[in-house]
Amino acid sequence: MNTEDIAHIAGHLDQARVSIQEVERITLQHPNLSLDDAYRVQKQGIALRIARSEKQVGYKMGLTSRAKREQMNLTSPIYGVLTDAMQISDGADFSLSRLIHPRIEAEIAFITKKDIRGKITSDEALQSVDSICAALEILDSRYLHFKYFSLPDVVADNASSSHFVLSQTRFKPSEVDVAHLEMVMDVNGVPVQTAFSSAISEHPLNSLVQLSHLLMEDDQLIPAGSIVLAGAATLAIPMEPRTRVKLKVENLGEVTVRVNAD
Ligand code: OOG
Ligand code: MG
Repeated sequence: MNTEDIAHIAGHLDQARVSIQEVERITLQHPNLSLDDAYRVQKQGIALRIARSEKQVGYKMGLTSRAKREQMNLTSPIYGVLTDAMQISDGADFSLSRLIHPRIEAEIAFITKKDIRGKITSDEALQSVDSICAALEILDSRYLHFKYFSLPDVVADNASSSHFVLSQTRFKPSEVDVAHLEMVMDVNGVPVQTAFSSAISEHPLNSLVQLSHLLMEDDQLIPAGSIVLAGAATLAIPMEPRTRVKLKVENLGEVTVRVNAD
């Protein structure tokens, strides 16, 4: 696809997000959009945000758990880019007023301390991790009814990313083994989703490995100091006003977001 079309689609999706207007999935008009093209659209969309002074702070992996792939009826993991404007602090109040149809899901995040590039092993990935924490991701697909039917659609839409919250409590990799930790997400104290961290790519560190491999195909790396969301362990649930959503991860503490009335 030519650069002009890529820029046009990126502008269209960016406009949908900023104006809070859901749009038809783009493969309706562009049925031949390849996965590579979709990543070019994603990159162009992030460039638009960076031009408005946002800063790239990391990446998110998506569709790394079977539950999520089945929920969205898609087959392979993808990535999106995180910017500083997407971060909410642990425990903060959050308004849904600028979002279309937000959902929230339970994640684990890594903060890296070395550049990660190419075909790394999970041991190498672990050595590049500075700290680990519990995280909540808020998704908001720009597509009508939060429905898309192909990987290129969701990749172009920056993997449905909207916001994320990292737990204030951080752990060193030597302090906790993230292979099989119980994760419970509750709304107003009522558990709504429970899973084990092993649901994330079989082992959350595999998400880092996969991200590095995916970026390699585009000659990119994960810069030191990046935040990497490893992908949801549970299904994403719709967010409701006047609720408090909390995720507790065994041995990793908790992370909370308070949803405002408006
Ligand atoms: C795509 C993003 C999936 C995850 O953690 O699996 C994702 C979507 O569900 O719209 O972020
Ligand atoms: Mg996610």
